[in-house]
Amino acid sequence: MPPEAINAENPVIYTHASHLLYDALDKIGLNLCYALENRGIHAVPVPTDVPYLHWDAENKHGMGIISMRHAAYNAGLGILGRNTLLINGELGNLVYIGAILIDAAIEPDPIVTDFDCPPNCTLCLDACPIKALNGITVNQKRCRQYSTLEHPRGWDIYTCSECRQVCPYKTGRE
Ligand code: B12
Ligand code: SF4
Ligand code: SF4
Repeated sequence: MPPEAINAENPVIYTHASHLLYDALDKIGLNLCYALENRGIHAVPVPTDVPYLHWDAENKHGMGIISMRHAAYNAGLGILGRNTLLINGELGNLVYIGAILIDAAIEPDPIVTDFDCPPNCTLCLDACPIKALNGITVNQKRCRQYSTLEHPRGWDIYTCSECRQVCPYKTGRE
């Protein structure tokens, strides 16, 4: 995510940049699937955002086919912050994640252990306007109600990303 997009006052900019990134990653995933199939490895793309099947309507809790931030952590792409997001050493928490599923075993990069959230940091937890974070998971119902504006024309506009903004690792390690 270009850092200025998250700083923009008008939430349409951040929403638009997010959509473009999801689309770009989905296309990279699709092309990777074609390239792997040509090498005899079966591969399918996984949506970077929507749709997903799992939906608990009462709690407004959704789940993707895989949790990409957990997969990225296991793939050695970064650490999981207390805001639940993946923090990549170079790109910070502004990094977006793509994934494909394949039927071949591959060697993962080592899990990142050379940095972590500072022991007493609670900036993201304190900054969340509706206290949706507990340091391990996010209360999706709360987050969705606050961070998604359902526009009368049917669009979803993302109106909050405070837990990303305040993090000292927003754009990577200093
Ligand atoms: C649903 C969803 C949301 C939900 C939930 C977010 C979340 N943290 O999981 C809501 C609407 C709240 C949301 C908000 C945002 N999202 Co979102 N979202 C997703 C999506 C589509 C699925 C994530 C998911 O399945 N979560 C459900 C589960 C896995 O999470 P959980 O409940 O916390 O899991 C815990 C427990 O359930 C338990 N658990 C999980 N599995 C299992 C299994 C067993 C057997 C057991 C016992 C327990 C267990 O352990 C987990 C850890 O405690 C992913 C894309 C993807 N497919 O991964 C993007 C994704 C996580 N979102 C992303 C982004 C950018 C955002 C926002 C910043 C957007 C914004 N408003 O600006 C906010 C950030 C809010 C936040 N702090 O999380 C990015 C994150 C990038 C990064 N750097 O980490 C992702 C990866 C999209 C992408 N492709 O890049 N999102
Ligand atoms: S996106 Fe906003 S509402 Fe959702 S967890 Fe982060 S700070 Fe809280
Ligand atoms: S704000 Fe602090 S606690 Fe939250 S993810 Fe960033 S470093 Fe970790």
